[in-house]
Amino acid sequence: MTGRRPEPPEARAVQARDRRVLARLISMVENGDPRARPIQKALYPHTGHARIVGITGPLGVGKSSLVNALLGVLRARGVRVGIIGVDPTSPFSGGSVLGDRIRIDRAGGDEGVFFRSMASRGHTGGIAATTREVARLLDAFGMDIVLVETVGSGQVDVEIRRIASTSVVVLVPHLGDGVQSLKAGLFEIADVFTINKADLPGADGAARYLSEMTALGAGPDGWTPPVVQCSTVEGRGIEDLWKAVEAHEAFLDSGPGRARGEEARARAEIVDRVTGRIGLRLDGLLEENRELRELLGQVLDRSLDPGTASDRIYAALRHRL
Ligand SMILES: Nc1nc2c(ncn2[C@@H]2O[C@H](COP(=O)(O)OP(=O)(O)OP(=O)(O)O)[C@@H](O)[C@H]2O)c(=O)[nH]1
Ligand SMILES: [Mg+2]
Repeated sequence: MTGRRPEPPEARAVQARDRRVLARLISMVENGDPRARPIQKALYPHTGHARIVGITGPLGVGKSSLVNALLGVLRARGVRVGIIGVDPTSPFSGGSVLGDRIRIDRAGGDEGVFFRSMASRGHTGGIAATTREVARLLDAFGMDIVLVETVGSGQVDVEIRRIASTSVVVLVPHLGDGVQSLKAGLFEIADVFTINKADLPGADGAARYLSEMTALGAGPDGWTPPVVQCSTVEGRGIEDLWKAVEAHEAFLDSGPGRARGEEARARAEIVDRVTGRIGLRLDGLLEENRELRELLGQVLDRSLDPGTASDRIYAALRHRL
């Protein structure tokens, strides 16, 4: 009597690579369906094998084209690939370019590929949380690599670091006023830079400038992001890009980087989950609890500032957290 429940049949089906069950489970996770929870719980011990690689960058730089080109490189080596496209558009607006491209290449029915597009709106628990869970399901399904393409701006971009072990930032030769116009945030995100569309003029200059910038800002962990030129239309640089990703993964394995990254991501996930619930609970209390409502009222009639009100609420709740 170990007290362990038998694995839900869906968990066994995912491990047996049943694509229909996987697809249904992903939908449940996206919709916040509580029936997914016991299945996710049963699958968790069977995850941790897949490497998650983020592909991010501004709109239209060729992220989807690169994902598709990388898919070719990886499948030629027999690597099993899951792909998550976080699509800024609604799923009702006609589908995504990435989806169309992958579907075209999958016409032969490649069992070693699973593609899923997710709208970046309307997710229970936030897009980062959902992406993380979907990547985990693909991991349990037996994928070796999960490529995550994110929209090229906003919060999701930064959050890719909280999901992926390697993040590739994709840029193009002409970026308005040049690479100087880049958000500083991109330098924090990138483990690898790609100048895609290197068939267009200006790629050498952009790559040189970016290399100088990355050399200046070498991170405390000792990794300097390489800059790789690619062209998906000419099929050039794709192998080099993947080698750069592998070099970063090898760097993580050669030192404390892997363990540190995994701990940081696990901590971030737990903090996200717990603070999310505390936030909801507190919001409910501000509705129900008479004393808290009074404090809220004082903030509204300007007899108390929000900072002081929050200090008092925190002090009152602290011993219960
Ligand atoms: N010249 C040139 N064009 C390219 C290259 N790669 C992609 N493109 C073109 O750039 C456009 C955008 O490509 P996508 O792969 O959809 O770019 P994306 O970054 O995924 O776009 P969003 O997901 O909408 O942000 C398409 O018209 C591609 O044909 C390249 O290497 N060279
Ligand atoms: Mg795209």
